[in-house]
Amino acid sequence: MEHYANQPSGVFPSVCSLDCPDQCGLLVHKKDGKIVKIEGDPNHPVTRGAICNKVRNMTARIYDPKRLSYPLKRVGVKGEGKFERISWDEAIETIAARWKELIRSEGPESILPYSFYGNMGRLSAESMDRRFFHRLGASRLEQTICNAAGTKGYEYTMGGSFGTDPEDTIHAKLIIMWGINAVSTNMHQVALAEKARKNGAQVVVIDVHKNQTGRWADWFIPIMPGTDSALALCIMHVLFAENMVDEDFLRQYTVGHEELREHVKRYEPAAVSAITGVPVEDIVRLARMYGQVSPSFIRIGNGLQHHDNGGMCVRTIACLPALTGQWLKKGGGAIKGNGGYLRFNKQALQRPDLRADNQARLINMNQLGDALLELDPPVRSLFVYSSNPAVVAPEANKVRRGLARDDLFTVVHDMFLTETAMYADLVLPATSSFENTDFYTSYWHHYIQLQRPVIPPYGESRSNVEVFRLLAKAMGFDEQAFQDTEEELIRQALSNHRNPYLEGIDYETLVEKQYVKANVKPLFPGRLPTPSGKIELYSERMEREGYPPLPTYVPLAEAEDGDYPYWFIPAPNHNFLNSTFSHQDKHVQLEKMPRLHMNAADAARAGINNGDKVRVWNERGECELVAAVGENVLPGVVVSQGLWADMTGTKRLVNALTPDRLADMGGGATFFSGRVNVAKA
Ligand SMILES: Nc1nc2c(c(=O)[nH]1)N[C@H]1C(S)=C(S)[C@@H](COP(=O)(O)OP(=O)(O)OC[C@H]3O[C@@H](n4cnc5c(=O)[nH]c(N)nc54)[C@H](O)[C@@H]3O)O[C@H]1N2
Ligand SMILES: Nc1nc2c(c(=O)[nH]1)N[C@H]1C(S)=C(S)[C@@H](COP(=O)(O)OP(=O)(O)OC[C@H]3O[C@@H](n4cnc5c(=O)[nH]c(N)nc54)[C@H](O)[C@@H]3O)O[C@H]1N2
Ligand code: SF4
Ligand SMILES: [Mo]
Repeated sequence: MEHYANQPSGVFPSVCSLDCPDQCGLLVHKKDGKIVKIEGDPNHPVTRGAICNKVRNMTARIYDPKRLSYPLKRVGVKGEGKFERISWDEAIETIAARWKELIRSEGPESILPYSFYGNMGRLSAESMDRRFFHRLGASRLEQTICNAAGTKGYEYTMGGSFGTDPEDTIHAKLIIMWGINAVSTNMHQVALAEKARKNGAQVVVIDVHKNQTGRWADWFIPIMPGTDSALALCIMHVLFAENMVDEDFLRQYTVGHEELREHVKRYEPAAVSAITGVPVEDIVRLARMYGQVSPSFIRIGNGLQHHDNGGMCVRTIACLPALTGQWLKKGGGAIKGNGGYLRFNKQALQRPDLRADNQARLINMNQLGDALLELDPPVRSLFVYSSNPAVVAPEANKVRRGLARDDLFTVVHDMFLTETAMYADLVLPATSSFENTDFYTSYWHHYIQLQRPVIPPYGESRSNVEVFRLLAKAMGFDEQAFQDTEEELIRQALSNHRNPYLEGIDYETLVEKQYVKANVKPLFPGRLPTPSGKIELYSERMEREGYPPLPTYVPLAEAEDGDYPYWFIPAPNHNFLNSTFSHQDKHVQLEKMPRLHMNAADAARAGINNGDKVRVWNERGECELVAAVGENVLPGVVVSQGLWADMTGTKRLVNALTPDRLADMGGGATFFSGRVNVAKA
């Protein structure tokens, strides 16, 4: 397996490890033992050789002189950034000694792992680490920061993460990008839509911000934040009222269409226009378009579910393709996430059976601040890997107060001295994905891919799998589960998975083919994994779980008439990936500066000109951004882009302003449901 890494020069296949739906196939060019160029692999059936600028500039990150190459121990105050080099032996022994002591004095739940998908590799993100923390008996982390609300909402309607095959979307005649900034965040869906467009498809974008995706659309529909479910319900209203629904499909494959037909009568265009800010004639035009053009495809984004009502919003939009029978059309339907098709054997990979006490407390990662400041019994030790919560988690000021606690023993494993690492007692250097063996399953396309090490580990860095193997040894965990090699882990994940879509795909297939497609079949005719086996327009399960059983518009939680006149949407940007790349000069230069998009009428009223430095604040915190005044957002809405580095009190920490309330479903995040005030700085 090590053979690529040992070859000084050549071109080697690889996979992009970033948390991005496209999961591109890569070709890594090496010269004299170092990566000199990264490009797309033209042999990848979906990504076809095209990759984003972020990853074309990836070498700047891999060989960034700021990259960590040995373990560090803190010698200054937390947050100050004073560290001293130590050996791996000392680092591992220190952690094991502290944890043994904590387990004795306060129990294993005083230890909290905090991780996300900084590396999407399944071994990196959820294998040895899970085994280790299960065996340890640590508190469990609810990994809800990204798509939890929408995934749950979609599941209520469709039974799981099953949608259209993106490769089929070239056949669509109408493509709706709904709350997704696809030009930046799912570029190959845009490439596929371009193909469809050449065959006459129209592209509609529904967003609160006319960003690059809105500018690319044939028709951009601006909408007020958190009101998309009202719009979707009004589309249903028109579809039923004007007999544009597919009655046969509704009868055969859905439950509750009669109830829904009655229920949506109340969502009249005039009322919904007042809620959404979308003119009546546009709502009706969109509904008729959706009722008449076929195949139609909806790409449901992550943006619109980062709201108080995000789960219900996605649940509602997910009902639309059923009304017009789109699931029977090649390229028709919707994608929220397609992870269901590539579901492997998680039990075997993560080994929850190693946990003696299955009741260990669950801590929602969106409420890290509270977890560190208020939980009783307290969290005494935090182990952060593949995530940068000091920047990405909401209520960032609370998070930093928590991280600053003197009695909290914090370890951070990362490639860089991130803002979170600045608060660590110990910092461990992580390999990049190009240094690891791993396997990848996309949450958008249907391919599973193998990653083999292309270069040797940078300095003394170690992979996540290796770190947890070392920790297991130091803790005295002698189960075989902690000895398994990477190859064995992959084999375990791909066996006994009971997923028909993965049948016949094993380690050998991956080695031979590099990219292997799941055996996907159209969803219909067929049975969905919902309780009824059908698309649940009316969901008894939701009713039992305390939700309205029919799709419903629920307004956002913060009052519109308070001290804060604007909805604040701090979205990701084009050249970073969440906070990843925010420390690379090249990527920062491309992005220039953190802007705040504002409507010209609002700006005029507040005496703000384009390019002014503005203070943005609410009761949670403040930051300073640069006003971008124009017509790209509706009045009453301000939008920033990017999770900018915030090392030195640069006041660019947009999450200082975001709420840590949980969304309606799945314990999801509500980054985009907060309100702020804005004034010239
Ligand atoms: N370049 C780049 N690519 C990325 C990322 C990145 O940071 N940078 N992040 C990756 C990750 S982890 C994820 S989860 C995905 C996220 O990618 P997307 O699914 O595109 O989600 P966001 O970019 O968060 O938001 C999408 C859009 O939702 C809009 N929006 C916000 N609120 C609402 C609303 O109430 N209604 C509507 N209609 N629109 C709304 C925002 O203005 C934004 O344009 O991208 C991945 N890819
Ligand atoms: N305001 C606002 N906040 C948001 C969002 C938003 O749209 N707006 N989006 C949210 C979303 S959707 C998400 S998914 C989260 C993402 O939040 P995070 O998952 O924290 O994502 P990143 O900021 O990219 O940080 C990933 C870190 O993992 C490190 N890393 C990469 N590979 C490895 C590895 O193999 N091992 C180890 N140990 N470390 C590694 C990287 O160096 C980087 O520091 O942010 C959320 N925060
Ligand atoms: S970040 Fe996304 S678009 Fe860019 S190379 Fe990786 S998978 Fe492809
Ligand atoms: Mo995400």
